[in-house]
Amino acid sequence: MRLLMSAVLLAATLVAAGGTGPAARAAAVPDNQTLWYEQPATDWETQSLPIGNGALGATVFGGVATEQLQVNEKTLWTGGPGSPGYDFGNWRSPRPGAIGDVKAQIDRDTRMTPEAVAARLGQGKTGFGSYQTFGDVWLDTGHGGATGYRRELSLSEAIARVRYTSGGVDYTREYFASFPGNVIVGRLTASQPGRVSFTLRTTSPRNDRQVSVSNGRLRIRGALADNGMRFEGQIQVLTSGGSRSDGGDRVTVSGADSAMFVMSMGTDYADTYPSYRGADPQARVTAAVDQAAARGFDALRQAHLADYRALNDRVRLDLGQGTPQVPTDRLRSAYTGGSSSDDRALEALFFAYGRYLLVSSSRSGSLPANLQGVWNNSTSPPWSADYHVNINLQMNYWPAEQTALPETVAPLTRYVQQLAAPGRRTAQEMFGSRGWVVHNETNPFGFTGVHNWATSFWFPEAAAWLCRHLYERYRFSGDRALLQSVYPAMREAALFWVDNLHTDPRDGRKVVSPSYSPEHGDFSAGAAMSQQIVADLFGNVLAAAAVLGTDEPEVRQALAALDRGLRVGSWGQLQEWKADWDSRTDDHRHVSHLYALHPGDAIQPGTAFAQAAKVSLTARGDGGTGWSKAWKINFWARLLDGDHAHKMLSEQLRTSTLANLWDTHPPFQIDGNFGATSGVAEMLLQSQHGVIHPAPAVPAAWPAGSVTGLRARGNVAVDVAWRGRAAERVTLRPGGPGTLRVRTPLSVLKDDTGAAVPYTRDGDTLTFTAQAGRTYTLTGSPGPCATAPADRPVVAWDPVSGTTVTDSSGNGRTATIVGSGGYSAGALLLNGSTYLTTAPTTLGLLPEATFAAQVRIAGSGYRRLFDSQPSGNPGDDGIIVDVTPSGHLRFIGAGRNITTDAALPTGRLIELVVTLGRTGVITVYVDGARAGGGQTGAGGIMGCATRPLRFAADQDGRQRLSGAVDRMAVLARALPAADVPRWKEIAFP
Ligand code: FUC
Repeated sequence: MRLLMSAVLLAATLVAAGGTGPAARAAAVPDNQTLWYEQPATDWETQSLPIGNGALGATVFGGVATEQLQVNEKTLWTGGPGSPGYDFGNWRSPRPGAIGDVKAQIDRDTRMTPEAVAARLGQGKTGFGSYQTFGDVWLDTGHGGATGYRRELSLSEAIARVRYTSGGVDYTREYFASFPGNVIVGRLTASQPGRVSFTLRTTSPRNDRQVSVSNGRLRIRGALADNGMRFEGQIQVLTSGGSRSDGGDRVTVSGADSAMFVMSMGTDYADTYPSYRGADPQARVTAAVDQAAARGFDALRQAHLADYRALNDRVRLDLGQGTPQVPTDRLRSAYTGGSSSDDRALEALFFAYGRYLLVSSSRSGSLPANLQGVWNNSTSPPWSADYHVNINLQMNYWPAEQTALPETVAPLTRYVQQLAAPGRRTAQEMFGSRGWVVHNETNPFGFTGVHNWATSFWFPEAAAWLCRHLYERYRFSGDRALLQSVYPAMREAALFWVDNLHTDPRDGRKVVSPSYSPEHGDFSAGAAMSQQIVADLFGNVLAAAAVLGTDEPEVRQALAALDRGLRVGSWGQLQEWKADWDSRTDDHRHVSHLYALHPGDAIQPGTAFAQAAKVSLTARGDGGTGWSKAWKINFWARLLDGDHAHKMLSEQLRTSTLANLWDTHPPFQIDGNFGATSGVAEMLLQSQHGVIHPAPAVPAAWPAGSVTGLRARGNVAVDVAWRGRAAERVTLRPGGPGTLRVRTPLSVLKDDTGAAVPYTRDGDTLTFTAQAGRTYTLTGSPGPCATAPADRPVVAWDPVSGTTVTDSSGNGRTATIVGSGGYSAGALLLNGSTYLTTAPTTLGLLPEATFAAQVRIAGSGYRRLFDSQPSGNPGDDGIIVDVTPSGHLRFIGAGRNITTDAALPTGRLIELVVTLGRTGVITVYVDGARAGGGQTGAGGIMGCATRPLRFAADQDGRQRLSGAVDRMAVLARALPAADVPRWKEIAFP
């Protein structure tokens, strides 16, 4: 055996080498998928460059005289079983009635301070532990006087490199973390033979390990003092030419042509409750290092590239960016958030980096990505580098499905399933109920109970939120077997809530109590996020049950009685609590009450709740920690506001991103990287409402571009090319046969044989039947979209009561009434807060048109009548009909902004009719008689963009009309003067 081993090592030594070949030199040319720098890193947090394979991580400093690689193994944690007093966060002694008492007090007083609740329900944290650095690997080269220095991380290869010239020799080092081999690999080469010399040694900030060396293999072995967790690391050094010698704790290479090392690490952690211990890592680590050493550098690199590229290359984003000529730290510090090629290059790089970081920190076989992914240089990292589950762990996985990295979700899926066992015990012991639960933060050892930090100890909704990721895995893949396997965890999380919901004495609805909107305000009953999360879980469980051919009557009943947590408050905001407590000046980083907008899907754009969410989001402002800004990118994208989403992306890049492009809370926290990548994906493709929506929120800063390989729910790969905010070409590659719905004005649908594919259109959504294995392409716009039919109204509204107005045109443009003006004599009163809005819709091309309303005009300033145009845009996109401060009718559409000479009477109901003829003539009629007019362009109104149609407010909900309105209609033809008095009979036949 011994003989065989040295033969293997000898062979490996021979293949390990290789000079600076042409391929390596070519990669030195700047490209726009590489982070690069002109100095070594001197600071871990802000400058070092991360590589990783999920289980193992390393950060590269790139020093010249001394190279430093800080290394990690993701399961190396203090705390948990073996650590003194570890209790899983469960109450150490029973507290019968404690939760009931808090509920009762909240019923009585409506609120309780976090401190008061923590005093009753909290308990000091014991043995929670924290993620540990494994230590550092040092390569002492003794080089000095380097010129031509470059340190880089190629996102297209997942390889970090360092190059410089010293003493007339060009030196190159390359590092990657191989998932197939479970090793970190490094290679050192020089432009001249015999010039590679260095000493490799390791250090650790803890005094808990022994290091030994033989045959160029360094072994690190120890056990954490805190919990006895055993760990092992091995590094094999291999050379080509020269000599290699073992020191007591180091390996020295002298005069080699090239050298490489392979490193693996492991612990005896296992993810199984309650012991969380498994086999000694020695055999696994030895095997990984032996096998890698036997394979040699080229084969390892090839296998690494094949593995990484299979994931990475699925998605490509082109924002029309060039290749920056400045290093990445300068690219970032010069970034303005404008639309220069360099700004777009940084944005595209940041998007790609989020995917890179996820692939590098989350692969099957280890724990999910923690607050720092897999990278940590400390023995006491911020927040223990743990699993915060009131937003952070979830955010880590937001980009996974949309950007086609389902493999990275496997560790999360497994982790959540494994959490159910300790979570079940916490549900029984603390709540006396079925199901499972986990609170605000957790660790690798099933900490599902509580601690006593008042503003963050209580969040039993976390299990339900985590289950959203299990169900989304199914929605994106359509994989029924997978759904079957995760269903028990989902179902049990739901049963916990079936047992724990409380009847709210205020209205008899079922609420979560005690309920706490993360890290903010007082405890109460039925905070918006609690309700929205439970509703989301119940809905997902019922949908999953239907797919699996079963039913959950208990869940169905509970959902029917559940308060959904959606309320519009006194200043038009979405309420964060069931009582209207929101402050307009509150800019807290958590925007938890918008869960239903993102990551949930209960709020549809264009609805009154979406408008209220926008009011809340606007009040919270554009600041916040790194992850908070990242969340806001997603929110604005879901509100279909690409410019504001882009504004948040630029805020994050300018103020919450470090030189190595890690997100900073501060300090470094990786969730923001993932949240931003998700946000960009949400700007380019959405599918949360059963419809594939390409280019839903493209900002003006990205005038033209494309993305390939994004994923839509329903198992569809989607490519989108856009220009001027609108999709120009959409390619759909469904994974199986079925019905696809696409929100788009594009009108030419072909399959990959070039054959036209039949579809039906309902407003802005087209529906067709996809065959397995076919690719579908949508083109046919821009240019006019379908012409709106002239034989029936485009929209016809007659509000009579309630908060929705059915569109009697038959086009389904139902309006929601925002605000509450009430009714009088059959007319809807507009009190300055009231307006009507549809869901986003496409009006179609209107070569000629009529806008008519029975309306009472009051108030002052610009006051909107009909609105289907981005604010302040006098272009030919959409339409605005409004009243100017001087009381004249204004018409913005067909390419011009025309204030007519028609002065409108105020203070009484008038019959207002505005016609647009084919030559661009605008005529304004009041009570059947011509009151004035003007001339706009002759192209007609381009109603091809998708956005809400509104009456009495603009797209931001501003410029509101006050007064009253009875009937309103839009026709796709210009009524002749003789028909004007009959407009109501025509619009409401
Ligand atoms: C949540 C946030 C904090 C921080 C922590 C790790 O508790 O409120 O801002 O991100 O997680």
